[in-house]
Amino acid sequence: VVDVVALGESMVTFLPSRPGRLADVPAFHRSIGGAESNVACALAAAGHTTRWVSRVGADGFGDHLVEAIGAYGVDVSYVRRDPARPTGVYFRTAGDRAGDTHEVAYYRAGSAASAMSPAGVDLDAVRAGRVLHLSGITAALSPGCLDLLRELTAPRPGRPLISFDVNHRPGLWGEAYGPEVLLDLARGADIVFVGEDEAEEAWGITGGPAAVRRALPEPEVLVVKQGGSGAVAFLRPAAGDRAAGAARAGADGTPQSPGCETTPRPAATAPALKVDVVATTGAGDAFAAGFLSATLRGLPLTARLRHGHLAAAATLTAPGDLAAPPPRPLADRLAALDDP
Ligand code: KDG
Repeated sequence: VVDVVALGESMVTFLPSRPGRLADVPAFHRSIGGAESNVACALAAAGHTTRWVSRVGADGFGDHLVEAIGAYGVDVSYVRRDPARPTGVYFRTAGDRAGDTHEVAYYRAGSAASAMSPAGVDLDAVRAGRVLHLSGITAALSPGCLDLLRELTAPRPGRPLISFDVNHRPGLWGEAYGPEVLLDLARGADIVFVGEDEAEEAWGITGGPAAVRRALPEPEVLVVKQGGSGAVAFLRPAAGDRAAGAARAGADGTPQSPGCETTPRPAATAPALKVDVVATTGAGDAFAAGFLSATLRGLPLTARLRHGHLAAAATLTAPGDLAAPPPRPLADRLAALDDP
């Protein structure tokens, strides 16, 4: 059994050779991106068995993605090649993606990955891991991709733990469906990652992590990320048999966060590390990978948040989406330290 299967679109990413408006950047450096494959690569780099399921074009960029992601040790044997549709690519400017001046130019409409659908992927291969990692990006790609996410997040006996990163990308959403869809999909997942700012942007939720939990009481584990300040995690009290693994993996006496009371209380909180940020893109994926790695290893909830922050810190200090995670023994020592 593979530890983690990740499904989603990856793109060849063009990083700017210098800061400034997209219109002024004279050259770009080729890299790779794709929220879900980023998680698979980071988990593979941290020693887990991973698989990335997707579609790419039968073109050079598709070759590059399959080779580069495969080089991390990720199983790419279920990535389909599409002779009729291209591999998606995107360009971006430097700096903080949340900043007003950050620009992203996607060239992915009609891409090979956007043709994913429940009938077009090998669902057994997708469900073959202990954890299946998905993100809201896929829901925005096409009606077929949305159907696929609905199928994968639907209740089903023996399904893997479903990890869902909301990844609200306003620039990707057309007229057909909106952020409400992301809330519905998150409701069907076991472990959900969402930024506090993202919850406000997508769903208009203000009032902090407790308000997010109130709007999203279903997932066994809800992680609300607060950017540079930290992250909090909520647990559902009555763990069902399957998903109990997600919560119980941290059976360290962590108090459960009651889901039904007016103000849900976090079961764990952890401050983020202070780093000199080079680029924020990919940091959320690294956080998810660190958290999932620690979950698979049965570490307590607070340690899972800390492993998320440690992995994110590595990516925050690199220009691209991916950075080598800290070695496991070092990360374990750091995660065990008391908060300052
Ligand atoms: O999380 C990083 C991703 O946003 C980036 O790699 C590109 O997957 C991407 C997307 O769709 O925005």
